[in-house]
Amino acid sequence: MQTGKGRNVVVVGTQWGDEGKGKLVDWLTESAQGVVRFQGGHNAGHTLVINGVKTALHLIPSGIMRPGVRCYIGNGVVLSAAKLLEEIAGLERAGVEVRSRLRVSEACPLILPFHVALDVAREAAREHSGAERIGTTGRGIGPAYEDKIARRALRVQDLKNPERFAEKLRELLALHNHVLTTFLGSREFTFAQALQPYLRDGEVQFDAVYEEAMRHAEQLRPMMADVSRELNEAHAAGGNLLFEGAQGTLLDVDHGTYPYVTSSNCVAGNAAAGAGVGPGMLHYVLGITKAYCTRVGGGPFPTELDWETPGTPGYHMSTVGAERGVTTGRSRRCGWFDAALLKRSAQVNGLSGLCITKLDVLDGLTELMLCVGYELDGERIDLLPLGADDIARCRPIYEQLPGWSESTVGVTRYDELPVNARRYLERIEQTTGVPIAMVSTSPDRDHTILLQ
Ligand code: 2SA
Ligand code: MG
Repeated sequence: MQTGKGRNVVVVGTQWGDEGKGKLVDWLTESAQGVVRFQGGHNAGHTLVINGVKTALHLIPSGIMRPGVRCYIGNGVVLSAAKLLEEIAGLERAGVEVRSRLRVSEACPLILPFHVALDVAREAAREHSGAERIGTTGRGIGPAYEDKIARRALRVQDLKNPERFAEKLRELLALHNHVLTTFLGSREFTFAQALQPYLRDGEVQFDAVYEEAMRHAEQLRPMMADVSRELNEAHAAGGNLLFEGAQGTLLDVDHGTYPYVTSSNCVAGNAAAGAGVGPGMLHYVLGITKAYCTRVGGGPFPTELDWETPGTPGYHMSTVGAERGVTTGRSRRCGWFDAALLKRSAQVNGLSGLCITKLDVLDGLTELMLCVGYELDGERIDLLPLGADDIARCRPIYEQLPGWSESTVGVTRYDELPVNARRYLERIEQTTGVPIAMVSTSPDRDHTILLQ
């Protein structure tokens, strides 16, 4: 994949998140001057391993680990100032300079403590009513986007005007406390310990939220920026920009397994709207794709395996792949690679190339199954249908391929991969219709095969 001067790359997850985007963004940052987050919030969890040291990032773009690279949080991100400042402090303790290199869009909607309360309450309400939980990360993401779309959100720029902030906060609290007290009044329910300082008589208190926000405002102020303008200027000056997607295509609010999705658009097109640049500034879309499939939270997953019984391929993926959420520590569900799902992903993102990650996790499995389509209501289809209900009725059609016993950990040349691993990759290319540009063979930055 070419990364010449002024060439901007969008990195997106093509499955349900956790495909290993953080490592690849960090790797690609070598030839970038700026890295941009454009959607989601601190529900993301990107793990980087650099010289054997593990760092987990939730909100700050992965480019922060490269000295000199500028990092941007675009308007499409919902921002918890508390979590951002916590993350900055953690990085600073590890000797990473952040404040002079991070720019935060003034147009970002804020995540405030009552959004977390609402997120937790909504999930509990679903369960009470007998519906399956969405399995949210409980970070207030959905309720913060609801306020944005309803045109009542408090944004980063409101932190600059305390009177205006107070006025809007009072209105917002009146609305949300009404929902919360109605909910609390009718059911037995306890909020997480972390929310207790803001609560009195089941209501979120104005003073506690306001005073904390004003403390955060002071610290955020030097990082507040017109990110759209800065990105356009950086591009005009010939800089390479990297747009770092969070979550994955099947969690996209429009194109995913709705309603078991997150509340933002995770697809490549949103890199433009969520950062404030034109679509013409997005030159290459790299789809990060795990060599098998995982998902956390509820919702349909056609190729899901039993991943809890020792000795099964699903258990192998779960344990060898260390499939646990970076943000919440939840176990991820595991299953076979799904080419019909990936085809959908290729279409809605306009993928230029794939980066296959965690190929090494499949080392030692004697046979591999690859889903090439489904049977849905008696018909054979080769593209993932829209929405959870139809997807839940899909019965996968598999093709069987031989596995390999050799280790692929740390391989950096394509021709050094076992022949069956190469066959598996070639089959992925043929069935998804997208060329493979890169293969990652361990979490380490240097263990990467470049093909194009
Ligand atoms: P939310 O909190 O409203 O965004 O949850 C809605 C759905 O989106 C899923 N989701 C994720 N899936 C995978 N990885 C995510 N980030 C963390 C990570 C997750 C973790 O990278 O490891 O640590 O658990 C992420 N964020 C949101 C979520 O599971 C719901 O299905
Ligand atoms: Mg993750």
